[in-house]
Amino acid sequence: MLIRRPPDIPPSEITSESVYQRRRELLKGLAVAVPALLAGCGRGQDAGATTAPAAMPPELPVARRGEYTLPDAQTSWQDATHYNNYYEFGTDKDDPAKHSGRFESQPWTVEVAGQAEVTGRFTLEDILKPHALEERVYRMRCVEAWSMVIPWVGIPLGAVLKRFKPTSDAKYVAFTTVERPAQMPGLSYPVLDWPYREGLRLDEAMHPLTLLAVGLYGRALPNQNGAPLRLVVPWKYGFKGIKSIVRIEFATHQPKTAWNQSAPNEYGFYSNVNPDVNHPRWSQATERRIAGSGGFNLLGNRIATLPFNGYAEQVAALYAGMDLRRNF
Ligand SMILES: Nc1nc2c(c(=O)[nH]1)N[C@H]1C(S)=C(S)[C@@H](COP(=O)(O)O)O[C@H]1N2
Ligand SMILES: [Mo]
Repeated sequence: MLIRRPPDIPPSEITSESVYQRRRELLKGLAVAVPALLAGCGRGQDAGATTAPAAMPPELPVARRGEYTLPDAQTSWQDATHYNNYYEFGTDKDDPAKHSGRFESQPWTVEVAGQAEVTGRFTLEDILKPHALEERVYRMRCVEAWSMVIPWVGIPLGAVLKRFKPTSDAKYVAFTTVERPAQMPGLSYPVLDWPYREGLRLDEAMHPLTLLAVGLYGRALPNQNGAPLRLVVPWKYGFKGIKSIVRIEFATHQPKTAWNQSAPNEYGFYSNVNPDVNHPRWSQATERRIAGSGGFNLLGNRIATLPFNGYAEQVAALYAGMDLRRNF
C-alpha cells in the first residue's frame, strides 16, 4: 500500500475538484448526520442512573460500507458498549456505561494548535463537514489481552488533518481528552495524570487505516465509547484510541502520553500490537476474543495475537529499520 506523507500531498487536494461534486451530494446527508450525532450524544440522563437502559443513540447516514470488512465474527453491541475502558468514568469495565450518563457531548469544539497553517477552535461540524461517513470493521486489541471486532463509523484522520495544512516541522500529532470533573467521576482518582493524552507520529496519523470515529454499529458513539469523537488505530493497543478529543496539536517532538507517563516500563509510545513483546506482568502472545455467538465469554475464544493486530501488510513499512522491542 502506498503511504503518502504530507509533503507529497498538494494543498489543492485538500478540496480536490474530483470529489467536490460527490461532497455536494454528501452534504445533504451530513446536514442530517451532524444534528443527529449531536442530538444523540449529549442528553444527560439522571446522574447515577445506573440501571435504566440507556436510549440507543441515533443512526448515522453512513455513505460507504463494505470496503473494510473481516471474516471474524463481530462483537455484540451490548459487549462493545458495556465492557469499556474509559477511566474518567471509573476503572471497572462496566463503570463507563454506568457513570457516563451525565456527560454532555454537545456542543463540542476541538482546538487545533501547533505546527500547521490553519489553527484555532473548530466546531464538531467544522471538523466533519467535508467528509462522507464510512463504516469500517476493525479488530481492536486491548493491552489487557482481550479483543473485539467492531464496525466503526468515521472518517480517515488523515483527510481531516490535511485540511489544517501541517508544516514541515510537524512530526507528531498530540491528542487530549476533555477534562470535566463534574461529569466524569473517575477524575477524582489520580489513576492517571489527567487529562488523558495520546500521540502518533505524523505518518501514523496520516495512514489510511487511522480513523476518527463518531459512531459504531451505524449509530452515534455512546458516551462510554468516547462521544462525540475518538481515535481508532487498529494496529495499536486500544489505549491509543483516545476518547472525547478536545485538542489536536501538531508537534515537533514526541508528545507525552498518559499511559507512558504513568508506567513507562509497561507502555511505550509506539504501542504496536506485538505478540513477541510481553507486557512486564503478562503475556501478549494470545488474546480473549469477545465476539461471536457465545457473546461475552471470560474463558473461551482464546486466539493467537497477530503482529500489528493483523494489519502488518498495511503498516509494517512504517517501522522499517526500527527495533520494535525497544520501541514498544
Ligand atoms: N480518554 C480515554 N480514552 C481511552 C481510555 C481512557 O481510559 N480514557 N482507555 C483506552 C483503552 S485502554 C481502551 S482498550 C479503549 C477502549 O475503547 P472502547 O471502550 O470503546 O472499547 O479506549 C482507550 N481510550
Ligand atoms: Mo486497553
